Amino acid sequence: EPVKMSVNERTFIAVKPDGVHRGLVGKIIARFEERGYKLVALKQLTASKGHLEVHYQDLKEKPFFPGLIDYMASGPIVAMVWQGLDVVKQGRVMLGATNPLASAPGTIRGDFAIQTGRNICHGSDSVDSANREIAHWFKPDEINDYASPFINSWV
Ligand code: RTP
Repeated sequence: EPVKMSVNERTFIAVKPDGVHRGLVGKIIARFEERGYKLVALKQLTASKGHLEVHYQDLKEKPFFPGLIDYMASGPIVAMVWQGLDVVKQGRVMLGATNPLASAPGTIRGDFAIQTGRNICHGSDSVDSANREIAHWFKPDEINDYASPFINSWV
């Protein structure tokens, strides 16, 4: 059976506090824009620990969970929703492996990071996670659907 891919698929991508502090927001946004994805939501916020504990609820038994929550709460995050064909899977490919030392050059982590605990970006790992995470980080009226003259005709 063919894989179902929607041009309206959405994913949650975040620049983590280390990525913001290091001034990498523009570079990360540019990669998604240049690939042909459409930015439909964007905001900067410092997330509460409670908000982050829900975001990372599947990891709460992991030994690194408290450190992960402290890291993610340590400064502003740039939260985004990107839309386009196969964006959940391709977004993960563009981010690179969780451990930057295993990330291929050409990926965001493979080009800009060396530590798992400071891996500068987050991307949803499935369509179901994306839907849950988008609803957790954005109100419906913060997401903008709009026609792009480029996307879906040239890309
Ligand atoms: P993300 O959710 O941030 O995109 O990362 P991921 O799916 O690639 O990795 P996941 O296993 O879900 O872990 C979430 C984040 O936790 C931190 N981590 N630290 N010290 C460690 O062993 C360890 N393992 C994971 C990373 O910041 C990872 O992105």
